Amino acid sequence: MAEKNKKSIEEKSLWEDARAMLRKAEQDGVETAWDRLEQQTPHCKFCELGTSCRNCVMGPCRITAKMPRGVCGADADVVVARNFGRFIAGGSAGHSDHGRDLIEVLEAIVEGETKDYQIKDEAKLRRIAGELGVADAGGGALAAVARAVMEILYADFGSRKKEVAFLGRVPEKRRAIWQSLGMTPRGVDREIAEMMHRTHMGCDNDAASTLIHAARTALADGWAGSMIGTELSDVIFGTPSPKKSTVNLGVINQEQVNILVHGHNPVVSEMIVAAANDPEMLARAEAAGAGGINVAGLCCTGNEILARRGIPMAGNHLMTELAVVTGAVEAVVVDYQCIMPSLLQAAGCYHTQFITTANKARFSGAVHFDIKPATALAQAKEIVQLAIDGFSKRDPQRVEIPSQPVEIMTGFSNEAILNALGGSLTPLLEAIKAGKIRGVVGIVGCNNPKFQQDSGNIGLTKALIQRDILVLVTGCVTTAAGKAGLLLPQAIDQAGPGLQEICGALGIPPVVHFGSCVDNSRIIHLCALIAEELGVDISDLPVAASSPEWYSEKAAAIGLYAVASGIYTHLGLPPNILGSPAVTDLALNGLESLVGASFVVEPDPDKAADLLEARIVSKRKALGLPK
Ligand code: XCC
Ligand code: SF4
Repeated sequence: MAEKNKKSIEEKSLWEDARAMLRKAEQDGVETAWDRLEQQTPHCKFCELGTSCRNCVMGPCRITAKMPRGVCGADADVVVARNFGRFIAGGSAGHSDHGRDLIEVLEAIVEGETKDYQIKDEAKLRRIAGELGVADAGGGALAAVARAVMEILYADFGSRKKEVAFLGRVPEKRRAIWQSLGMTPRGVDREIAEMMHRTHMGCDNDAASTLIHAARTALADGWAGSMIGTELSDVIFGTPSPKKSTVNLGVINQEQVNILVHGHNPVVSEMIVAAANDPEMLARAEAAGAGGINVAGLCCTGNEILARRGIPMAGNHLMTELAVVTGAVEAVVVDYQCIMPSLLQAAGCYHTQFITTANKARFSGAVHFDIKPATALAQAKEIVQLAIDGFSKRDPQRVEIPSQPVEIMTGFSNEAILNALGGSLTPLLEAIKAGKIRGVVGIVGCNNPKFQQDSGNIGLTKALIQRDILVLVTGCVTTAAGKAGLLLPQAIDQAGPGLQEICGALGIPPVVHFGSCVDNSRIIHLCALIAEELGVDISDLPVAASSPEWYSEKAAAIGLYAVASGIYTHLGLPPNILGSPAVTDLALNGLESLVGASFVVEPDPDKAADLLEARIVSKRKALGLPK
C-alpha cells in the first residue's frame, strides 16, 4: 500500500531548496511529513467524511447507509455538523488565546511588571482607545489609556457583553445580518464554550443551527481574538511598515550561530531577536568562533518579525523539518501552533536544540523555558547562550545550505497602505472602479503534504495577478510568494496591465505581504473600511479569499469568519464534512442566501482562479463597474 502512495521528490515540493533537503533527509535517515503521509494513506473514510463520532462512550459510532444513526440516534448531518463545529472551536481558540496572551503582556506593562516590553506605537493605542470609546483617549495619561483598553479587551473574552468590542468596525448592513441570524459574536470564550456545550450529546441536533453557531464562533475569532492579537502586537512591537528582507533556506548562515524561531506569537520571538542583537551575546558568539548570530523565522512568528523587523524567513510549514536537515541550525525556539512534534526527532539527528517556551505547548524531551513578561529578555539571553554553546557541536560534514536567498518586500499593514496611498483609500477605490485593479483576493494559510508544496499557493497567485486582481498574502503563503519572486515590485512584469500601472506607480509588488495568520484581521478590517467608504456591505465588494493548501483548524476558522463576513472563500480541499449532503450544501450554497457568501472547493489553481475571477466580475457588475 505504502509503495502505491509514494511520491517522487519532485512531486513533493515545487522548490529546489526543499528537494535538496528531502534528498539529504533520506541520506541522514530523517523522517518527514511526506513519509508519514504515505504511511497514513489511505486515511480512515469515516473520519474523512466526518461521519465518525466519539462524543460519548455509548459509541464511538460510525454512520453509514446501513447504520444511519449512532447509538444516541444522531444522524450523519448532526454528527458532521458537530465535528465541524468543534473543529472551528479549536481554531478560534488557537487564535484567540494568542490574542489573550498579548493582553497579558499589555497588563504586565501597565502594572509595571516588565521593562522588556513597552508601548511602541502610542498613536495606534490612542486611536484604538478612541474607537473603543475610552474617555480622553487622545490626551489622557498613556498608562491610564492602556489600562482602559486592556480592560475592554479582556472583557471580550467573557460572557457579559452583547457583542465584542471591535464590532464598531463592521458595516451596519453586516451587523444587521448577524443580528437577524443570531450570529453576533458576544464573547470569545463564551462562543467557544457554547460550541462545546451544543455538541455534547443531546443538545444542538439541528445541523444548520450548529453551523450558525460555528460561524458565530469564527466571527469571535476574526473580529475579536485575532484582531486583538494583531492590534496589540502593533501597539507593543510597532505597526509594520514597508521594508526589504530575504526568504528561503538560504537565509541560514554557514558562518553564524543560527536560531530559528517558530510558532505564532511575537511575544517570544521579539525577545529572541532582541537578545541576539545584544552586544554581549554577539561578543560571546564571536568568542565561540562564530561570525555572528543569525535569527530567522519559520511559519507565523516568522511573519510577525519579518513584517515588523525585516528578519529573514527560512520557510513555511513544510520547510520546518527541512530547515533542521541543513545541519546548520543551533536552536529551534518555538512558542505554539503548527509545530510538528516530529521536529524534536529531526533535531535529535543533528546538534540542534529544540527549545519550548510556552507552558501550553510542551514537547516531551525538549528544553523548556517558561517565558514570563517580567523576565523575558533575560530568559531569551539564556536561550541564545544555549545556541552559542551548541555552535562548536555542529558537524561541518553534515551541513548543506541548499540555495541563495531571494529578496522580498514586506511590512504592509492597513496603516502602511493608507500611507502609500497618501492618507486616503480614494486612489485605491478609483483604481478598482476604473478596473485597473479588478478585485482583491487574500490568499492565506498553510502547506499540506497532500499537495505538491506551494504549487497551489503559487499557481493561484500568479493566475490572479495576470488578471489584474491584487493579491494579499499572509501566513505560510507569504514564504511561497516570496520564494517565487512575487513579493518584489519588479514582479509587476508577471501581472496584467492594470496592476502594472497602479503597483508600478506606488512602487509596491502585485502581491502584498499582510503579515501572519492572525493578521487576516487586517484584511477583513480593510474590507470593512472599503465597504464603508462605498456605502455598501462587504459582500458587495469585488473581493474574495482563498486557502489553496490549508491544513489546520485555525485555517478553517479563518475561512468561516471570512464567509460569515461576506467574503466568498475558496479552499483547495474540503473540510471533513462530505458525509453530510445537508452540511456540504449549506457550506457551498446555503450560506450564500444567509450571509451573502459561501465556500467553494477546487484543488486546481487555474480553475480556482476562474471561479474567483467570475465572482469578482459578478460583484463588479452589480456595482455597475466595468468587467
Ligand atoms: Fe500554520 Fe500560521 Fe497554516 Fe502556516 S499558515 S501552517 S496555520 S503557520 Ni496560518
Ligand atoms: Fe455515538 Fe451519539 Fe455517543 Fe456520538 S454522541 S458516540 S453518535 S452515541
